Amino acid sequence: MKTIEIAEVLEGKHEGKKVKIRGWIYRTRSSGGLAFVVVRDSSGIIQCAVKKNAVHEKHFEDATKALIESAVIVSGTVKKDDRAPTGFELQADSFEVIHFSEVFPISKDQSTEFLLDVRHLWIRSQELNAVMKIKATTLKAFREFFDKKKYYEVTPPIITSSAAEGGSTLFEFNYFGKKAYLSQSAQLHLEALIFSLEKVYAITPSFRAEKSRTIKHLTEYWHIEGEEAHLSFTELQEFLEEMISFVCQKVASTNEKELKLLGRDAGELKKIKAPFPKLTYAEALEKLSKKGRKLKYGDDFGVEEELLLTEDLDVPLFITNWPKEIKAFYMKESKDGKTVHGVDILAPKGFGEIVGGSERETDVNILISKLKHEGADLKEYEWYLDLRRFGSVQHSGFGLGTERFVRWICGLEHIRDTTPFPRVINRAYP
Ligand code: NSS
Repeated sequence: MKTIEIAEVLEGKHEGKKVKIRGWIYRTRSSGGLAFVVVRDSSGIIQCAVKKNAVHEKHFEDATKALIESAVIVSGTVKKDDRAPTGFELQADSFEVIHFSEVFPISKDQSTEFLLDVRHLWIRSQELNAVMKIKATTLKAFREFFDKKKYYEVTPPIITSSAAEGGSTLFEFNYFGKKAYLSQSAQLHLEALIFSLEKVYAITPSFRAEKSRTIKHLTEYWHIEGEEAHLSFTELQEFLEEMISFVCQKVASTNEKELKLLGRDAGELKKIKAPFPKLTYAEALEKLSKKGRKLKYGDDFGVEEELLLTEDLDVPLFITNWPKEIKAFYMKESKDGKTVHGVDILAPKGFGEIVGGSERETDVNILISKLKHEGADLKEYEWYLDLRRFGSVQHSGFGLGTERFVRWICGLEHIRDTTPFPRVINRAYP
């Protein structure tokens, strides 16, 4: 008999029929001649009733003996049973233990630090299983969207000699006697690639030496970045709202069960549809001021400001036209000479910034003067400046932090739970 997924059994198609499943013991209890063993696989959990006289003597003994996380193969008849944890029970006629687990170190109410130390085991939990499934849908949906928009997926380098986002969060290392860095963003290389392919995207790890512990920073995260030739700043914003709506709809329709397990309502996600509200930086300052938070023109927004700006919203908020002093060297200057064509997208309810994007500066002299002002080594940016010397065109692009996005979609407290093996300050294990 072929093995089938537990989820398939839970759909009710096999009621009254014989099936075979395989997985790991999730919970177990036995009394007298009966063992109730709840088994999980990647798709779900089901209770197996192992009766003394219904299975081989050794199988029954093993079923009463096997500890949580033992690997098993079970066959039996499917019965609908409202008392069982997931509404169905498998009445076993065979219960084979493939591996007897040692005592599993994880039980209830353990500290966050301990659970991070045993992360290689904790990723088996129902919660992390659900988040990882949602993340998989998310990545797939972004790829699908780019594909629909005729973007090419490209493979930019991770080892670089030029920084996109300034020096303060660079991981530096010795590259055969020369200084090199782990990439903070693929942007500069994507900008080079548009002159060949016009519309490109990349999904790569990005690295930021974030020296403090926060609920929204990782030192290694998966960066979804797009860049398009001839794209104006307004068109970039339209692209972004369409993309976010598309991905939210996909997750809502694909992962209702997982969202529910995490206490998130798929119906709320379905309501996330373009167009989204937009404020200029100056208007955002006004909104903050009305809420009693007075900032000077040129101050950046922190966690508190992000919350004040988005606490009353159900959809993301675009903030555009930032003062040039607080944004990166590559952002296109507006005609006013004060602001840049940059956009930050804040997730609602204080989940914070999920996207940074902009139209790119095309004036080689402005770029040179800004790089000099930042104290950058111009030699390392010669190649980038060449892009403004050979067929320069208007273009725009963005970066979205996959884990920030998933944290918001799943409504999670901490970003670390959006990734199986989080990398934060003081942790590169397991
Ligand atoms: O610094 S960004 O705002 N912008 C860039 O890196 C651009 N060069 C992207 C581009 O235009 N191609 O980072 C982009 C996004 C930001 O909005 C967050 O969602 C995410 O990357 N991000 C992070 N996620 C997790 N952890 C950390 N430390 C982090 N830093 C940025």
